[in-house]
Amino acid sequence: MKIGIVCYPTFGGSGVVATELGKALAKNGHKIHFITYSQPTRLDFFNENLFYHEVDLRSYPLFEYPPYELALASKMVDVVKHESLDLLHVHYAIPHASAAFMAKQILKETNINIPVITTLHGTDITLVGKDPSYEPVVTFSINKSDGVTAVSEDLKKDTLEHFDIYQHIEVIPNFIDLDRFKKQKKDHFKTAICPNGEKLLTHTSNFRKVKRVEDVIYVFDNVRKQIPAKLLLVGDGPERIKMEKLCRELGACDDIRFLGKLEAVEEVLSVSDLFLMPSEKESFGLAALEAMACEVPVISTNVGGLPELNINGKTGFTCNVGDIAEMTEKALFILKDENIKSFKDAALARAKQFDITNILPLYERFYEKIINNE
Ligand code: GMT
Repeated sequence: MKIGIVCYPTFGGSGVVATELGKALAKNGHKIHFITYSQPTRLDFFNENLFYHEVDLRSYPLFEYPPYELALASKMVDVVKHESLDLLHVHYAIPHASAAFMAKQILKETNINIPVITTLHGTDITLVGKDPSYEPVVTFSINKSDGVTAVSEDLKKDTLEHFDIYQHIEVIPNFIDLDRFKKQKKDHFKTAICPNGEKLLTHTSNFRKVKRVEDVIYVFDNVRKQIPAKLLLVGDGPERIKMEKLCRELGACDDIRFLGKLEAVEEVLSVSDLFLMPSEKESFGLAALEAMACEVPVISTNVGGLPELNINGKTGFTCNVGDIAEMTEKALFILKDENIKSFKDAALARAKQFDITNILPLYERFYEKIINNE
């Protein structure tokens, strides 16, 4: 198949899923054309089946906001026509689904029918999409897509509850490449961070409010008062400065390190004992899956799609949002020498169920179904 993939090229779940999906499809022999405003972060791999088309965004003194959606739709028209694509797969509804609808209408004028699949990732529905300033366009463009997928049962439910959707939504979960995300021997790194055998807790995110990074720090602060421990924070975003301030207020700076946007996150996960994801909303929790693939148990909240991934009492624990006391208690339970191994084993076993080799065929079958209008 010749597939156009539209996504955000930056760090972040939807862009990572889109890029990894494209790379895996290319390895399987499909021709994959990425259409984005800059080279996707994880498109670091050469394959004769991978192509990249940059959206040409022209500014003009009249524009306070250059119209990205129009430039994107024009680029989609161009690529579909000149590369004879069979399908457009857009990741994250805003503004990709409505731009794809526009491209589809333009192409119809030249008798080209391009099927469009929209994958809903999370905040495009749960936060941004529900806002009245976007909701009518999101509803319309989901309904006008030829196929719609969501990354968890919970996201599907949320979409059907909050939007007037008549289109079928297929659930295809996030996936993981177990060749990359696996526990690596990084003892020197562990010794450098935890010289006295401290337990290592980790969190990775884009440091947005929805991630509740302050809860990570409060839980860690409680844990380190009970047992020797260190915390690594990977990622960056709007909450980081506040979080650094909080660490200072708690007098915890010696035990907490901010690592910023680290590419090789699997190296940090390989030496971690526990991963914390206290999000207020989380449609799937790809970062938790990456941790589990590296044999790291997870303390998460019980919202969104997280309970579909993190099995309470087995791969970690799922707690109420903001319940610092419960998260601390469960963290200390997992970190006990007699408990940690069974949690690590269960985390890896669960991650294996989301191996890309299991999930890729679900996308391929869905593509065929939509292309053949079944
Ligand atoms: O987590 C984020 O804020 C980034 C966001 C995105 O769209 O880039 O991630 C969402 O999509 C991921 C991939 O499908 C999911 O694993 C994340 O759970 C989801 N984030 C939220 O729902 C907050």
